Amino acid sequence: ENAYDVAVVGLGGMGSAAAWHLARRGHRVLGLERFGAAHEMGSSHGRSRIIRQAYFEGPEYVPLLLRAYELWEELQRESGRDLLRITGALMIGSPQGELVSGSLGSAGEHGLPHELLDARRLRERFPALKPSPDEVALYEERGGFLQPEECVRAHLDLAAKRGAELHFEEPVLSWRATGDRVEVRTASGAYEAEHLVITAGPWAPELLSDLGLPLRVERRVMLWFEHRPGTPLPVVLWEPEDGELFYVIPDGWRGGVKAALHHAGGSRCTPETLDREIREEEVLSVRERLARYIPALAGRCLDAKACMYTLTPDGHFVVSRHPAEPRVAMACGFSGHGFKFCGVVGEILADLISEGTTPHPIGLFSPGRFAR
Ligand code: PYC
Repeated sequence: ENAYDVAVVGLGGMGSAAAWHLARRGHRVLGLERFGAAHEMGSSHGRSRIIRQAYFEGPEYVPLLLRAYELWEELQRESGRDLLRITGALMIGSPQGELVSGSLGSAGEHGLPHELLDARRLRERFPALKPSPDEVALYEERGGFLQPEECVRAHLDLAAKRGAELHFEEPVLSWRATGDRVEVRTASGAYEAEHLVITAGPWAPELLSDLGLPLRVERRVMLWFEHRPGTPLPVVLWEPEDGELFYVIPDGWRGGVKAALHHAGGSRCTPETLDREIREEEVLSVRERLARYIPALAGRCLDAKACMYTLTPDGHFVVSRHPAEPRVAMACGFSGHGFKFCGVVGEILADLISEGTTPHPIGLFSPGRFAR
């Protein structure tokens, strides 16, 4: 008999959640992580991550989001950690733009509570915001943010309490599925398990190179700006006329807010080549946006960190059983909007491992779409 039922490769946002969901179902879990717990080297750091329901990226995500909220609330109760802050969220832009029209589409299709504000009402309600006269906003009360490092720690702590064996500072070098087991080789050992979960974020292209998935890892920059005392802000996603979406999260770190460009023509990288230095012009380009749209935030930059997105060509995730290896499940390609789904993706991966299938709607995330 194999020593483990499941090995989980990568214990960031998704892997820590998968370890918890598998361990709570009674599986013997081995978790393998190349760095420490809740580290800053991948894609699950940065103090705050947006959570929202009127999802402009597609109405198919909404049932998953509703379950994600339930799971974050449950995790918060069980771990006693501060994970989720509900601040409200604004999606601002032209009524024809992807952000506003997509959010409205999801809200309408799923009957989500929301308000539509024209520019005048938006300015009255949130005087710090300076929309153009023809811009509108969808406001959703249930929007807010997660604290990602705390979320990862909560999942890891609870998984360990349920008996998961978690190895840190142990990079996985390769894996191989045979008839009745999976073998995993790391820098310091070799393990056998009945099943394997690959949640390796920007390391996924390497660990899943056999599949030739069209994944592109890109650098992004997260910045924190001073927030002069005044009107409290909700989470803001803004799609200006030039289409370059930016966001603001009132995470309160050192009294400031987080702000960043979402698309930003980020340069291609790997986790090994990622440039972690932040250049002055990168700070300036975000500050210029803030000066135009939320001038009260266009002050001192308090901190900056680099991060990575793992993008798919259509911006939708990859969550599936491995097409050639039925003992292996994978989740990757979260394209810069995945963190809020960690809990529900952990649940889906646990379903795929224990049942071979999941009741959650994951058809959109099939890797088969790239072959068509
Ligand atoms: O997932 O809400 C999100 C998001 C906004 C900007 C980057 N990610």
